[in-house]
Parts: sequence; structure tokens; C-alpha cells
Amino acid sequence: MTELPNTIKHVASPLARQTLQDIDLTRPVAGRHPVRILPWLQVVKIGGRSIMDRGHEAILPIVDEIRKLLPEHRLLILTGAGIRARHVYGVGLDLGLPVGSLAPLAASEAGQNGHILASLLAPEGVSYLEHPTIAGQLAIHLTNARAAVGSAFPPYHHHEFPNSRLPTHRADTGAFLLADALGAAGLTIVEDVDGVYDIDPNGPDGKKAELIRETSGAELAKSNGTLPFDPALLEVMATARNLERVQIVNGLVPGRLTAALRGEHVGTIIHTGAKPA
Ligand code: GWN
Ligand code: ATP
Repeated sequence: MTELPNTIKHVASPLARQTLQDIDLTRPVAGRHPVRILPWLQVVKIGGRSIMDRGHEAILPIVDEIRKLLPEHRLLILTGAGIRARHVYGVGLDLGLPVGSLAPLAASEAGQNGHILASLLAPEGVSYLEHPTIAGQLAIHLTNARAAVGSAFPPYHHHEFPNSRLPTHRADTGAFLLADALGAAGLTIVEDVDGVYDIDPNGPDGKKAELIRETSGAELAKSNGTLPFDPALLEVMATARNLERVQIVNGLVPGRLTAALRGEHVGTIIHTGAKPA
């Protein structure tokens, strides 16, 4: 019997002989700033409850705005879940389902909203892309079309953290994680409010609410107030690698999304923890 060469047993790797737990040992190899995979991409998250659930009155104007933006930008449009997810959470919680069973139920509602939006943009060559296609073939789709639509929900399923009965990683968190991993040029979150206020502008004391034009994720994390996005977004912002800021804009006001994508300050800008490369 011929001896197998030793190289099979000893694969050369700078991490081969050390624990991955020691940050001082891994830093020389893992400390480099990651590359931007799609640096020209603009990611836009469209609210499920705030935009999609309002039906044609809110959806058609934003579709029209996106259509006009296509010659200027290449877009990944990600949709949130909305009211149907809240209903399914209610039914599921009443039955005692674990959070990892609720997460995909809500995620599928975000996908439905994406299918709706993609159908309306189909004449412009825009399609809904499945999660695995976004993971593997987004570049080729965006080379052949100016935009693609997907679900903003991250596919955590039974891997969702059990620290809450409701999924903590929802559409805003999913959109941010994807935009940061792709090294996108920007993420704009489209809501039904002008941005982040000091208190909920639609709450009982809403008339007193003041808009915060610019802030940071770290600053927002210090207050215990409600937010117009998943609280987990602040956690993933803190450890971002590429995306240095996010803008929250009002999608019910025509022109706000267009202005935001042109780099104008028309909502709330939130700075993340990412440092320039
Ligand atoms: O079904 O609308 O992708 O893009 O989190 O998983 O629950 O799935 O469990 O490629 O993989 O419902 O079927 O559904 O929204 O997520 O997709 O039409 O395995 O294209 O099959 O990661 O779309 O769907 O809900 O996004 O967010 O078949 Mo849907 Mo969603 Mo489609 Mo997707 Mo989940 Mo797939 Mo998935 Mo599931
Ligand atoms: P999804 O996509 O998950 O369905 P969404 O992003 O469409 O959700 P909501 O989760 O409903 O929308 O968030 C928007 C709402 O958040 C606003 O209509 C507003 O009433 C509320 N809100 C709560 N706190 C604040 C705050 N501090 N500033 C602004 N809006 C707030």
C-alpha cells in the first residue's frame, strides 16, 4: 500500500495550530477590514406595517418613485412583515409556540410583501429573489436588472435567540445585516414617520414629540424609549464593519426616498459603530 503524502494531514493555514478563542492570536489573520462585495448597491427597506399594509395609497406612489430612481441607482429593495405577522405571532403565542417557530411564520409575511412589490415593478425587469439567490447570485441579477426585491427578514428560523418570546431579529435587523455584509453604499429605511423622535409621535403624548435629525446607534441605545425599528438593529449597528450610517425616511412624503438616495439629509441619520477602512 502506498503511503499518503503528509500534506493531506497538515493543511497549511495561519490559523491551523491555535485556538480561535484568543483574539490576540487571531487578530493578525482575522483583523483585516472586510472587502465591499457590492460597493455600488443601495439597499432600501420598505416598512411592512408602515407602508405595505396601507395598500395602494402608500404603495403606488413609492413604486412610482422607485421606478424613476432605477436609472440612477442599483437597488436591493427589502420588505418588512406588517400586520399579518402580528396576527400570526398572536395565534402562535396563544398556542405556546417557541420563538424559533414564530420567526419563519413572520418572515414569510415579509416575503409576501416582497412578492407584491416585485409584481408591481416587473415591467421594469425587477423580480423577487429568494433568500438563497440573494446569497449566491445577487450580482448577476443586478447586472441584468436595475433592482431586485427580497424579504428583509433574516432566515434565523429555529436559530432565533430564545431570549424573547417574539423574534428579536426582524426586518430592520435583517436589512442591516445584509447591507453591511455586502458592503453596500447605503441603507435607507422607509417608514411612515419623518424619522426617529424623542418619543413616539403617534403615542399618547405624540404632539410633544421632537424629531432627532442626527444621532448614533450608541446614543439611541442609552434611552429606554420606543423606536420605529427593531431594537436589535442598535446591537448589529454597534458591530458593523462597512455601513457607517443609516437614514430613516418618511415614505408617505413623495420625494424623500429619492432625496435620501441622492445623499440629502431628509430624515434621521443614525451613525453606526463602523470605522472607515
Ligand atoms: O417563500 O415569501 O426564502 O426568499 O424565513 O425560509 O420562513 O423560504 O421556511 O428560498 O428559503 O415565505 O420556505 O420561508 O418569505 O424565508 O423563499 O416565495 O425555507 O421565494 O423557499 O430563507 O420567499 O421565504 O420566509 O424569504 O422571508 O419560496 Mo417566502 Mo421568507 Mo419564497 Mo423566501 Mo422563510 Mo425560501 Mo426562506 Mo422558507
Ligand atoms: P415592519 O416592517 O416590521 O412591519 P415598520 O417598519 O413598517 O414595521 P413599525 O414597526 O410600525 O413599522 O414602526 C413605525 C412606527 O414606530 C411609527 O409609525 C411610530 O408610530 C412608531 N414609533 C415608536 N417610537 C418611535 C420613535 N421614537 N420615533 C418615531 N416613531 C416611533
